[in-house]
Amino acid sequence: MEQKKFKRTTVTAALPYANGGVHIGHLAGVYVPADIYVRYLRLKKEDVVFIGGSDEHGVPITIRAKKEGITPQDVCDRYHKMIKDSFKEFGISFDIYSRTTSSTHNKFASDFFKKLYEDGKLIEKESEQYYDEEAHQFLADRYIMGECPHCGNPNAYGDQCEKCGSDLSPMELINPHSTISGSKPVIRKTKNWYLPLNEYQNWLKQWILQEHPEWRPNVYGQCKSWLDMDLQPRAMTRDLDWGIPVPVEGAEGKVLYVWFDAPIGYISNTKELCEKEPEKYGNWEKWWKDPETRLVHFIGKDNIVFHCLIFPTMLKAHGDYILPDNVPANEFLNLENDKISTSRNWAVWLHEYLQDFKGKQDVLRYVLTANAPETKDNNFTWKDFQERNNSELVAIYGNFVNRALQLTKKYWNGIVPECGELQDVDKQAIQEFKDVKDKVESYLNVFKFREAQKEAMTLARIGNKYITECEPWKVWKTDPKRVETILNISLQLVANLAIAFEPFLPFSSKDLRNMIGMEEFDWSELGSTSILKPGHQLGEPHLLFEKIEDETIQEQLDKLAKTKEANEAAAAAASYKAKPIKPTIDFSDFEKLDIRVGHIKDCQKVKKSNKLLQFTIDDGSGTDRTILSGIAKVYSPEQLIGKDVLFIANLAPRKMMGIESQGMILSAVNFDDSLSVTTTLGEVKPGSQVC
Ligand code: B3M
Ligand code: ZN
Repeated sequence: MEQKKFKRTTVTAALPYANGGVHIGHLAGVYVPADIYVRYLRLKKEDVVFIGGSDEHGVPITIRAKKEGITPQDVCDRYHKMIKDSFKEFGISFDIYSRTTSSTHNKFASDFFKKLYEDGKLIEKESEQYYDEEAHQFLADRYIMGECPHCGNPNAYGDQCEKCGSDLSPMELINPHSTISGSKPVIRKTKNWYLPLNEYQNWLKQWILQEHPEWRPNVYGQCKSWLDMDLQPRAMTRDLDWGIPVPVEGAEGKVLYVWFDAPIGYISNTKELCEKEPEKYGNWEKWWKDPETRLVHFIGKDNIVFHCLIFPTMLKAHGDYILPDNVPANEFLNLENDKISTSRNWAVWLHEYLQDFKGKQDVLRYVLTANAPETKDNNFTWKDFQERNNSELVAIYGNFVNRALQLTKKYWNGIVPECGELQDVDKQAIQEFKDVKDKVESYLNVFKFREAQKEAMTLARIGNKYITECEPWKVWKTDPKRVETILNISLQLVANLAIAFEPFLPFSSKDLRNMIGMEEFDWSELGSTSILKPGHQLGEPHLLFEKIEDETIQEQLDKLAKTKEANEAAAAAASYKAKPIKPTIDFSDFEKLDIRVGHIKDCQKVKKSNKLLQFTIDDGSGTDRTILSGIAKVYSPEQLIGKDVLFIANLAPRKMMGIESQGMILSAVNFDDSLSVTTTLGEVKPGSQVC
């Protein structure tokens, strides 16, 4: 199908939830590709706006706030800042990064809903929902826990069982309880407003399946499988106290569904931007309502249904708006062959990366693009990160630039020489790199970023091969004039690299441009052999990239190994069930036990035993008491000397390793068999009775 010509492009990147930091999965899946695309369009001098922001509504934010004893707004403030800073550090060049708790957004989303409501585009429906009678509120799915009907996990959520991965609805849970009050929820009727997706199904089929066959197969395929089923009306409001109030009478205690307001955030943030800088961006409406504007949403695959079916239906129902022309959604990135997970802390967080790899933002951008999960889930490993840095960025790109600049410094005092008559080897190199422009462009135009970056790297490969073949250090002795041409062509290639890599590696490109004194540049110059003019003085060369050593990588691997260990311990703890209670005894049975507090005066290892410790206990009687206990693997004598412990004083004495033990020190035995000696909270005299 012929590509439609557009006047300008509105690019959006998914609004991350402000309840955690950003990790490499986010960067690889959404923000780096979006940024590459926008930088490319800007380099081509196209009219483009890049919209981002934090998604600050939704239940997970309220859950985190409750856990920490702060307000949802506090949670948003903390993470909005953190996310915004991370994006800035990584060069994600948003024109605006705002938030869905802004007043502009609140009003905009509210008005959008009101219009749909007033135009009769929404349907009112009653449904049955769990209600917490102690907390006096309806319960979002995540606020209900109970037993999973599929695997018996006692801690399944109302929307999902994290143990077996089943999607659930709250009504399926066995013995549900509210996580707010702990009480058993009751079923109550409630009224909400629904978007009748079913009424738009045929239109969606026509629009996506017929008019957009060029969408990525993963996106098109997911849409098709939704559209092959019967779409159901979707609730656009929720019984919740965090969000934008539903602007309709009788809707007290209800807010807009987070997936209703969040995508509207793209529009309201554009409005905020245009109102702030009208000379630069003009009226916001041209970015959202002019059919000559191309709208592109960058998202991860879990957001496809919202961006391809629900949001377009909202826009269509509202009227006046353009629809996305493309939605290049990515699959997921795994970390060391395991799914990235915030709750298991299995991630490389951007703020941590920045501490460990100062100034190496471009290395991560490069590796994430090289492994971009464009067509299938992909994997990030630290070894590959090191390998790509050392053998591609350092050995190919950095090396070529350094060779070209050092040779020019050596033979021409860092001045760009004239280009003389071309030999075959020159012509061939020039032809090769002229092709690169077309290839990079053709990939970028269809969102194939990893291929595009690979092509950009080809320029450096061509350069290295060219210098190696020409051997200027040999030719210099016999034909210095010829060296001028070799250097000129090499330097033109360097300048080409600075342009070609600008969308991918903006920091290194800037560094390189400074190094060669290149102020003006433009995508259209890519492929040109006359970017740097003869006589132009280059700056002092330095290395663009540096090698990453094995130890640095090992530190990261160790960090992950620790996380894995902690997760395994936590999983074991979660699956632990206390041992069944022993048969009931009479009080008189209990009274027979004489439990006392003893002060440990001394403690020694028992010779020839790796289990036994020998204690000298002050039991308040005036005569020391000897007790043996098999806890030498858990405690060293020094840890216990001076402590007050509980012991059974009237247990029949027992001989072990030739020593008589007069009692038994009490320990709490953990589920994994680790133990902890029992002691008293306050100070008590030795010999005090425990009852
Ligand atoms: N906050 C989900 C996510 O971060 C959601 C995206 C909203 S885009 C309008 O994956
Ligand atoms: Zn389950």
